[in-house]
Amino acid sequence: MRAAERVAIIPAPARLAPGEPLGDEGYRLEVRDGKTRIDAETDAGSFYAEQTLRRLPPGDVAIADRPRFAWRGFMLDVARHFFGVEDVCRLVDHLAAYKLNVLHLHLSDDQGWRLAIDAWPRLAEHGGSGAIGGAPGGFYTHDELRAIVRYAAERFVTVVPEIDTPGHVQAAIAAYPELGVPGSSSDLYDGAEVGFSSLDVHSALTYSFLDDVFRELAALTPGPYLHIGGDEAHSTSHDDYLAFMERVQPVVAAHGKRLAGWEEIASAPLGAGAVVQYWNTASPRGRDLARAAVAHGAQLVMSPADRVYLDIKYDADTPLGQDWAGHVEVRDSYDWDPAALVDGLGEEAILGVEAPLWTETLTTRRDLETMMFPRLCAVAEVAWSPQPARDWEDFRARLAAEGARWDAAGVAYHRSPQVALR
Ligand code: TNX
Repeated sequence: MRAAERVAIIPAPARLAPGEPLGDEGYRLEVRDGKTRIDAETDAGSFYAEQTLRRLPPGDVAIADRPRFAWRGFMLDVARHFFGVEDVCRLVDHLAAYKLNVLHLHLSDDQGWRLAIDAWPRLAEHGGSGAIGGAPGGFYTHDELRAIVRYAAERFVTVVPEIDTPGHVQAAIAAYPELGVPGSSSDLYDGAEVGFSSLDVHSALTYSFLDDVFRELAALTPGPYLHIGGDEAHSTSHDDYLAFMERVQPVVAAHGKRLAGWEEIASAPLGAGAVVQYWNTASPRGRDLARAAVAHGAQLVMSPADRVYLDIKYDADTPLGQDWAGHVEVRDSYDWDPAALVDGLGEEAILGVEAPLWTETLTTRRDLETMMFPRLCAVAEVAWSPQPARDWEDFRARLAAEGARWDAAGVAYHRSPQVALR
């Protein structure tokens, strides 16, 4: 029988000691003389066994496997450019294939508000009518978001919805100018700058607005988290940011959700159980904020831009994407340890890993897939496999087999010179 660690699947199965618990997501899989046996304590575990089985070459094998991290995520920015239900479900299929379990939807930004809110209808109707560079707008109805949530849940993927606050709100202000700081522009915005818009953090209306939005969002998304963004609020003063954080957290809690936000939220006191998403590797401040988050009792989701930002160009010749975080080739996405990124933090501080896909430069599903693959596979393995079981050369060899699958399924991908994909 082949040893589990040599099985050609992505992510690589870990070796569990005999009798080690499988936990919420683990499984045992045995193929012997053409007969398959799956053991798992949960439906998720069985599902992951099936995903592994699909990628096994013929022959006998025995695997016992479970993930290193509970949050194995991917974020799609549907605000800068909008992507409909069909595109999102196709991406959910990709997440499931690689045993990722979180779909973070960035539902609002300066360029677009992408969810119908019954109490504030102009948010989607007007605020969702455009996108970057005059591209078509769009938004999800409640039924459409429910359809995404259901499709994802059937594949053990939890939707984490994000409404970005207190900055990145020009689309909301264009719809309801009274939400902005006095003197805000009430125009729709179709550029790609960040950091120029802010909610009026001192107005009671802002919090009744967020209460309405979070109520509808909480009813549509059964997952435990509500992501309030919090990033790059460059036109909100620090004092105003702190005032906002103090008032917004009880609103999130009132709807039974745990707070999630980008690393900047850790510049404010955080209630118990928050999740803080580390991202900005271009500034040393990011690491300080990550440490502050843990000191507040939060857990971290690691999204280091120079490793897992899927909108960053692979190399200088990549036609799509941005380069503010340098270039990110497949090996960069693979060769790092989430627990070693920030000094002084241990494994228990880290809830997981997430790869964001920002869409300033991406307009089609092919664009999305080209930026996702092969890097998403590297991120999936970082999130799933224990550090000692990971090896670039081994991964690279296993990854090569995926090219044929992507070709057969019509999935676009970057032909990385680092991987012999064909
Ligand atoms: C930074 S990452 C942003 C986004 C941009 C992205 C582009 C983060 C929390 N904010 O607004 O889309 O860079 O790479």
